Amino acid sequence: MSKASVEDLKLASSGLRGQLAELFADTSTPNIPEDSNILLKHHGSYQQDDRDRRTQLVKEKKDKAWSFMIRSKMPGGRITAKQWMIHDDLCTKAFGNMRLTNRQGIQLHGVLKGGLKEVIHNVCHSGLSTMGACGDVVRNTMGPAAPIKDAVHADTQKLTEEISNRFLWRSNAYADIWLDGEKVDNDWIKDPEVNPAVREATKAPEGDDPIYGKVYLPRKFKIGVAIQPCNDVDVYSQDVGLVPHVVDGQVEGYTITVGGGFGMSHGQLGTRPFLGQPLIYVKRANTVDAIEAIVTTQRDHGNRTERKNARLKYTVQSMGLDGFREEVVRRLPGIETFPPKELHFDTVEDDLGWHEQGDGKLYCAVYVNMGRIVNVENGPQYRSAFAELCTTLDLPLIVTLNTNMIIADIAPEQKEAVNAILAKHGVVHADEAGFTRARKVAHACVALPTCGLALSESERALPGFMDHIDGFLKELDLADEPILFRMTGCPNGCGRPYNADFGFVGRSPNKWAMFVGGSIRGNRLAGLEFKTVTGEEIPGKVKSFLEAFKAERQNGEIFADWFARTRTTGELPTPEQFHVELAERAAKLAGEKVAEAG
Ligand code: SRM
Ligand code: SF4
Repeated sequence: MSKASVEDLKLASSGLRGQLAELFADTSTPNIPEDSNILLKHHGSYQQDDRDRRTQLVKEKKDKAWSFMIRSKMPGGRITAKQWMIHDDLCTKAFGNMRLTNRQGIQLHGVLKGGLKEVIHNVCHSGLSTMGACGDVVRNTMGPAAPIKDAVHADTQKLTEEISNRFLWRSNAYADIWLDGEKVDNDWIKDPEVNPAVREATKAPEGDDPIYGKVYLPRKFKIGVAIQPCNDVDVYSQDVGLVPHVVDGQVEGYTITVGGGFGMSHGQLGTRPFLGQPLIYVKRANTVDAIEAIVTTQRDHGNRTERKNARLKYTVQSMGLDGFREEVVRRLPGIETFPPKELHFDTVEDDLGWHEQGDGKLYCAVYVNMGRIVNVENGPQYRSAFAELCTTLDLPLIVTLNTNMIIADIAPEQKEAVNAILAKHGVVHADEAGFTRARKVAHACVALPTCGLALSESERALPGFMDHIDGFLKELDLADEPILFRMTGCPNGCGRPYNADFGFVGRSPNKWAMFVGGSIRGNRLAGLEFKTVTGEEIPGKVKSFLEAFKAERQNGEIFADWFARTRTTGELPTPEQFHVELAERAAKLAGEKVAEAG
């Protein structure tokens, strides 16, 4: 599918409606055409096929094993016990498990075409939604996971929800397709459980979207809010990052970073990861308007001819940070903007285990292996454990960026019951499991068998590598060191490998590119250390870095600081190389267009 045609599809879709209603009403086929799949993404679902079965099915001359992935949006990762149980119930329509995502959402995989409508309908009736979970719009907004009861955490969660609501796409197509038969006068959805913002967005009359216009954004758009010094939304990886400035215990305003993003293609210098850069500081009351000015700048200036270069990070690079700022400020008449405040972050880690919330209640952050909520054979029964917690104790849950789970609002007298339920289902705290600190934060993207873009394994491979790495860390007495390992099955970077201490990026089966030299603080990019390493080589390569760190570290410095002091990061297109390649590609594209026209 050429890039221009995605734009054409959106333009001609009548508010992202397309033929989706008709296609999902037709039970004679297991799949939908690719152009409709592109529209479907905006509704929070992707068509996929079982990659484990693909080759065999081709041999047998059979069609692919089609199914759908559904992604629920939960601003700041918040989900009530009741909403969790609705998702748990929907698992039976999927592969029987759920995947916590590293943007604090939930994915169900393996839903058949005939079941998709019921799943989306039920997610909406839980009070959450799938609207804009994928597609060329603002995605799930991330926020600080820890449920600390103070004014700053309360404000960041409120802001997360305000952003989520402001940037929902507006069209009654969503209600028509997934929630039909529920229209009452001008009120589209009767059920009070349906999120009021979704109700409002789906009520809108046909016509241009007030923020996104006719063709939505050139590409996906991601926003996250972090409270210093905890970088638990990986703020520099976001298109827009927000960090509160606190005066006398209250939020005065937010520093806004722009232009982070991680997708790239192997060997293409005109694509690369970028960290977000501080743009402006604005007072609290003006924060969402300032974000809207950034979103509309991207809408109007983003690249709509080359999707590989369409993210905000490329717009910021091509306009220059100052030029970009000028345009954003121009769109904020009457609103005062200030220079960004200095930012300081310690870590992207979750503080696992038991903690006080500050209101007399407790929360418990539980390690979930690769975010997969499943009953593991001879292992932790994650699905049963969280289901029992929700049904018996009715406690809210929070998904973290490391795809772990926080159980919140626990009364001190419930602590024993929580521990007992976790233990009963074999879900032990990471400390009890003897995990290294690195293991607790290690993350891999989904990849095979569901991801259509995966070039190698990731979620199914990283735990095995971490078994070896855990061993080395313990052997070298580095078990408590903060070292970040991340893996992805392709260079799109879903597992955020490019700012990790060690990032493994899938190339082909059992082969990864190895990046080294990011930082557990999330504020430095790694470089390409080895173009290709096999699975068999990974433990040895990691071990030699760990040994060098152990031998050379000074004054208790962490791995990231040792690396920065003693090593130069490997090859990554420099901004200069990147701009040359980008200009060449633009010239080539323009040439092709002239030739086509001729
Ligand atoms: Fe992602 C596409 C999974 C977070 C960059 N991502 C995909 C798709 C939908 C594959 C596809 O397009 O067919 C994957 C579905 C796999 C599956 O079977 O479930 C997928 N991405 C994920 C999740 C589930 C990985 C995870 O381990 O949790 C995350 C869902 C988050 C959510 O709830 O919304 C996920 N993806 C990310 C992140 C990290 C983040 O957002 O903080 C990134 C890097 C940051 C960024 O966006 O720059 C990321 N995903 C991508 C890209 C590359 C975008 C680019 O700018 O080039 C793609 C491919 C694309 O968009 O063309 C992609
Ligand atoms: Fe799929 Fe690649 Fe994202 Fe992994 S990084 S989930 S393989 S698109």
